[in-house]
Amino acid sequence: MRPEKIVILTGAGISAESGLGTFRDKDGIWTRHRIEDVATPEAFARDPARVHGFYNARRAQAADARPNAAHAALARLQRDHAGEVVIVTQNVDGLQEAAGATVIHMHGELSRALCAACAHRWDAPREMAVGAACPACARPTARPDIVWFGEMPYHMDAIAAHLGMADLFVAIGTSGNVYPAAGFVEEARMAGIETLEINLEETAASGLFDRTLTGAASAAVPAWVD
Ligand code: BV8
Repeated sequence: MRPEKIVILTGAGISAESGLGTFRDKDGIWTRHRIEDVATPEAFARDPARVHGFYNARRAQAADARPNAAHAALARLQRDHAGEVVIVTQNVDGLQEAAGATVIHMHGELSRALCAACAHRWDAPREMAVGAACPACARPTARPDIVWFGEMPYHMDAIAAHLGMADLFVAIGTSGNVYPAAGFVEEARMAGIETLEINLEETAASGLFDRTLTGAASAAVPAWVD
C-alpha cells in the first residue's frame, strides 16, 4: 500500500531527458562554468553582465524545453492523491509545474526576477539586463530570482513541516551534493520516515536510503508511480 504522505525532492536529473543539462555529471554545467563566477552574490556584484548572460541562456533553454514522462508521472501522483504529495524541487526550470503539478521551489525560478533592494518579485523578461529597474521601488537592482551559493534557500520552514509529517521521502535525480537539500534524507531517517532514491546510477548518498531504484527518470518514475 502506498504511504499516506509523500515528500518528493527533485534535482537536475529529472529534467535531463527534457534536454536540460545537469550540474555535476560529465559535461555538466559546473564543468563549463565556475560556481564562483556565476552562482554567488559576490559574482553578481563583481560582474552582473556575466551572471545575467549565464541565466539568460538557461532561461531560453528552459523556455524551449518540455516536461518528460517523469514530470508527468509526479503530477499524476499528486493529482490522484490530493493533499498527500508534496513536491520540493531544487530545479529552477519550471518543467514540473508545466506538467501540471504544484511545486515548492527551494532554489528559486528562472522565470522570476527579484529586487535585491526591496525583495519585490515579478515575471522575468526573457533577457534580463544589468541595472534593470524594480517595478515596485524603481531602483536599478533587478536580479534573477535564484538562490545562489551562500544564500538561504526558500521555504525551509514549510519543507521541514512537510518532512515532519511524511511517511515516505523520495529523492529523484539529485546527486546529494548541495545542502541543505542533501540533508533531507538524514532528517527523514532520524524521524523514522521510509526513504527511496530514484537515480540513473548509485550516488554518494545511496547508502543513506532504505531503497534505491536505478534507471532513467522517464522510465523509473512512471514505473514507481504506476
Ligand atoms: C545555504 C543555483 C545556509 C541555481 C544552486 C562549504 C563551503 C561553502 C558552502 C557550503 C559548504 N558546505 C556546505 C555549504 C553550503 C552550500 C553547499 O551545499 N555547498 C556544497 C556544494 C558543498 N549550500 C548553500 O550555499 C545553500 N545555502 O546553505 O544557506 C543554510 C543552512 C541550513 C539551512 C538553511 C540555510 C544554497 C544552495 C543553493 C545553491 N544554488 N544553483 C541554478 O543556477 O540552477 S545549486 C545547484 O545544485 C542547482 O541549483 C541544483 O539544484 C543543485 C543540486 O544539484 P542536482 O540537482 O543534484 O544536480 P547534479 O548535477 O549534482 O546531479 C544530477 C543527478 O541526476 C546525478 O546524481 C545523476 O546521476 C542524475 N541523473 C542524470 N540523468 C538522469 C539522472 N537521474 C535520473 N534520470 C536521468 N535521466
